[in-house]
Amino acid sequence: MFKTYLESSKNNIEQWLEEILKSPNAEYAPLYESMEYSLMQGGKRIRPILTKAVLEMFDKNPADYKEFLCAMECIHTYSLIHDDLPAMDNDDYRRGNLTNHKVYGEGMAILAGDGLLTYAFQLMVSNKAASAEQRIKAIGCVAKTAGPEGMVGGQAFDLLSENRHIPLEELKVLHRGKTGALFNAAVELGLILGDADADTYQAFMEYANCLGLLFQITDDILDVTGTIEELGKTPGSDIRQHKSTYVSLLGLEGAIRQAHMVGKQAHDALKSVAYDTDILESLIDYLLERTN
Ligand code: GRG
Repeated sequence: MFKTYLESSKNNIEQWLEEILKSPNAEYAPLYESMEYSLMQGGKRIRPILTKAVLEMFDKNPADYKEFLCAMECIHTYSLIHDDLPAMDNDDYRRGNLTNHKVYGEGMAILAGDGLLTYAFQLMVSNKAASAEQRIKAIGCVAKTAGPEGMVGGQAFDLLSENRHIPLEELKVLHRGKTGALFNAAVELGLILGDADADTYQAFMEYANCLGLLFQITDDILDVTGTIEELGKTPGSDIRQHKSTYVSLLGLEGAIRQAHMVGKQAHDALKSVAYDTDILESLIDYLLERTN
């Protein structure tokens, strides 16, 4: 059952994450504590689960590639720590706990994010299962998607778009970077490490684009409804006015329709794939129906 798959994958990933952070000396221990505070604070682990599922589709053992899976989560966690800072979203809570800077101070939170980002690359380089060529491709892919051409670019555009309504096309550009880029990286890592052929590669990149977009649309919907069960019933009266979202631009019903359309596109993208895509298709439906 897919729910069991998600739970066991999350457990695997958290076990691997537990193993990776070790302070080299007592002096740096507070930095590691701050990194670990956010890294081990739960979360869906959806990006490494995605990479894991693609690897398994190619009959690869994900444990052999745990450095790549952990790297994805380190980069995601860094982005959340920095996004919560007073200079960005200025949030006091994340996942029901105090944000990193509220516990360790702004300076240490910045460094915890920097540490997680750079450590992700150290981890990927140290992997033993991938060939040198695969590692170069994989690391290049993560650098490109997490950096100024991807997530950082999207976040910068978001920063500049505060307090103004942006049209749908610009919103798509924003989220293709801010949210979509790491989803693309998660899928592409699996393709690179699984030696995908060109057709499979192309089909899965379309799938990844849809997944990132779907994730963001449902994120915007959940922001308004609180839970996906309420979809279609809540009027969406509390849409945040200060920034454009899929709900503010399309209306709640329109955003729900769009989410289903994108979900179908993701399923369609996998139709021609010559591998067992059951888990990856279930992931689409999971994102469509998620409540957190
Ligand atoms: C600071 C460079 C930089 C980037 C920040 C990820 C991000 C970009 C901002 C987070 C703000 C946000 C709510 C973005 C929308 C979608 C998103 C990435 C949500 C959080 O991801 P989940 O739901 O988080 O996978 P969990 O808690 O499950 O890990």
